[in-house]
Amino acid sequence: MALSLVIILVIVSNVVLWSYEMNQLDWEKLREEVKIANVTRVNVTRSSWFAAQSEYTVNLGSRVSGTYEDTQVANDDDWETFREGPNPPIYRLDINGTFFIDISAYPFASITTVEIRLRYRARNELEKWFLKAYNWTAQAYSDNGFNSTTGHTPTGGWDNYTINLTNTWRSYVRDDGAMYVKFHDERNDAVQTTIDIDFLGARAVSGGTRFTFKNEGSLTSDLVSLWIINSTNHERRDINVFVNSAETTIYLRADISLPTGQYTVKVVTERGNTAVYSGT
Ligand SMILES: [Ca+2]
Ligand SMILES: [Ca+2]
Repeated sequence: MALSLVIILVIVSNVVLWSYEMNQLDWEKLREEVKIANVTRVNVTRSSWFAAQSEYTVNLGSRVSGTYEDTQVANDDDWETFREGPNPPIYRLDINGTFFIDISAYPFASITTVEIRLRYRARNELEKWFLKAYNWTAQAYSDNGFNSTTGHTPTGGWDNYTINLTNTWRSYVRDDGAMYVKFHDERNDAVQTTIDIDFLGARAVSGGTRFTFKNEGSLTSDLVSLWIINSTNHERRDINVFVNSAETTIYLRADISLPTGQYTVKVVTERGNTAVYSGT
């Protein structure tokens, strides 16, 4: 009898607690009022190039002539020359340099991606050449996520090779803007190739979409998903944006470009409310 009383008490108190919580959530959901005040495109801009500020580290092969300063400006008739080593039939070249994205001028929040450009001359066309960067998360050199990972086939004359780190760029840029960029050959081979590097540098690309969220409710709202919708595409992103009561928050996404023509932006809050914005 006493046991049944206890069980009934537990059940009743749980139901009361549960309905109280439900009411609390319902009440909060009703009080929430988030609006998308504005959505605008931000034009794509590119920073100046950031070149090596110290001598390259030569891991395989050797430096023949010139200095890192000769690789700071493109098309200026100054270059630094490296040669594969150490001996036949094993000829390799592997060098890396340190580059700094100026994050005081180009804050992370404004960066869409990073580009790396090489202007070089390989004195034969027998093997491909690769650019990689140090991935600070994986703690290794990598080209994972780059738009080009298959290397560049030289023509024997001066060549430009530009790669783009797509939306993985953040893993390759340290918090202070540092990037380690590696240039290396394809494989062991029997022909000793001489390489002239006229230019090697990295730059930041900015642009994307700016969202203005306005909280007209009395509670802080957590925006958890963002949809970009047009007639052909429904694109959903997980976000985590807090907007305080009576405040306006600017949210910049460098990796989102608005579609051309009519589109709708939708945000969903953690409480399950939705705000919609239509634009062209
Ligand atoms: Ca080689
Ligand atoms: Ca040069």
